[in-house]
Amino acid sequence: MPRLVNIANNAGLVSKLVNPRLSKMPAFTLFGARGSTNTDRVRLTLAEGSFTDYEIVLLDLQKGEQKSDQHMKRHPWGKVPVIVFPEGFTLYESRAICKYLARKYSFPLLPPDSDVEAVALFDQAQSAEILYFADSAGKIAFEKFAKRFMGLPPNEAVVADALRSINAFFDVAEGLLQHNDYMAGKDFTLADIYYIPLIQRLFACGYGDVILGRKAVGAWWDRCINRPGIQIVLAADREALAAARR
Ligand SMILES: N[C@@H](CCC(=O)N[C@@H](CS)C(=O)NCC(=O)O)C(=O)O
Repeated sequence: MPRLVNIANNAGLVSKLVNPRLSKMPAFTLFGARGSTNTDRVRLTLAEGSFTDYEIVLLDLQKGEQKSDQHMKRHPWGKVPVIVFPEGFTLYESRAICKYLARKYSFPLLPPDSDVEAVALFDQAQSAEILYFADSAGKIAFEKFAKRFMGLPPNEAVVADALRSINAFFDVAEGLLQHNDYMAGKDFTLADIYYIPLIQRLFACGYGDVILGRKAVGAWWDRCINRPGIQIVLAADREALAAARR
């Protein structure tokens, strides 16, 4: 697993995770943040692709390092994640990054371009996740998780409304997953990975029943999180959390 070192940049002191096995320059740098679900989407994709030839620079979002002049050049909205290649190619938006990395390094996480129906079903699953799930799950994560660290109380009306949407979403997903093992069909793809970080937040906020209370959705979740690549990231995060508490 990468080792954590601190480096100074003009945004202040940032943490850099260095893979001790890398003797040469890493293929790219992932600018992310600890506890960032959007960064985790990319980390999970890399782990599922068994790709370790990269470094992570962790920005401190509480300190506003993502709005530094230097980072605004990488991401015009001042957010993470961003990937930057030594030759300058830069990409933001977590799902675009996951898709690009899967294509560039041939991770088996996308349907083949030659199967146009499978590609269309992948696109459909991707849109459903972004448009019917991520917004409501993100609201719960912000109100019940992020606000804890800001010392702010959650807006329970926003949470109740988002929870209604999430339940309605998984009622439909329950029906779909009775016929398909994964969100885009019979194979595990990026469309499944996209859900994992925000569902983990739902569990962390005490809403795991939304998943486990539905048989087919619960079985899908088990299939996803028991994959070896996903387990590596979850174990690393558990370790980092335990180390931070010591
Ligand atoms: N749609 C973007 C969302 C990026 C995003 O909102 N990132 C959060 C961290 S999870 C962030 O940078 N927040 C700090 C800010 O908005 O200032 C993606 O998928 O990458």
